[in-house]
Amino acid sequence: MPGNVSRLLTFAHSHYCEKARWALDAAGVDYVEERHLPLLHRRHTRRAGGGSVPVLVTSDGNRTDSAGILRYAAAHARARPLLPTNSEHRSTTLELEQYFDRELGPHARRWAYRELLPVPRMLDRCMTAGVRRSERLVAPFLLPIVRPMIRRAFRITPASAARSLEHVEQVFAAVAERLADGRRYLVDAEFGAADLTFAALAAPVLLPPGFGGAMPALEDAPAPMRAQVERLRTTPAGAFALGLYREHRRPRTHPSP
Ligand SMILES: N[C@@H](CCC(=O)N[C@@H](CS)C(=O)NCC(=O)O)C(=O)O
Repeated sequence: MPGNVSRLLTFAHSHYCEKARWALDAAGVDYVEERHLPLLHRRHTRRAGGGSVPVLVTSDGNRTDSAGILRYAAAHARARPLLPTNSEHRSTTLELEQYFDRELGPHARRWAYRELLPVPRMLDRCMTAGVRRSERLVAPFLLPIVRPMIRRAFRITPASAARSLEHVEQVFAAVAERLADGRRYLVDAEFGAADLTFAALAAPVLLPPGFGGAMPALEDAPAPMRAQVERLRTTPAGAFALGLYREHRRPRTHPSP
């Protein structure tokens, strides 16, 4: 691996990791992605001073969550600016980012896990995509332990998943309301951090083509999930997120170590 290039520690299927990847890609910041399996990630994230993924390890310190990584990308942007220079627009962007981190990310994740945990082969394929060989070899033994841990950690039940879907719909309604005046992007005339945060964190309920990690394709999703995803894709906020993926998601190819 090149000496000074930053390392982004991720899960292939995580939408918070996608937010970080997208921010770095959009800003034109160099990095190498290092994907890990759930549970095995901790050894690496702890060593970098963090816990969850994503973590960005850089020569001038580490960023241990997606918000920190987004700010790092904005500060080191070589391509497009991610944060508006106008201070009012900037604070609206950061407020929206926090809102999506809190109100969309956890609920989209819980609903999608509820749909996908009963089809472990599909979920396992996503989780193992691009991980190093040593981790891929232990995946058949590790992932059967990980799946019930996910169910417990996120308190996934039919009722909690249904409530989470309602939360997602509330966020989609708020986004639709913002877009109702015909604006192209959430905050100002340019694509930026609020837009990519929304689209990345909505990925588990939209299964967007162009996701930079690994998500099931819509055609492969279980029928009840497919029906909801198709419905959400046709809402104004869902169509907006898919449009952002089409027009603005340009992942570069990052070699796995
Ligand atoms: N607030 C964090 C949330 C990150 C997060 O929830 N990461 C999940 C994957 S989507 C994770 O790492 N879970 C395992 C763990 O917490 O150790 C961020 O924005 O980075």
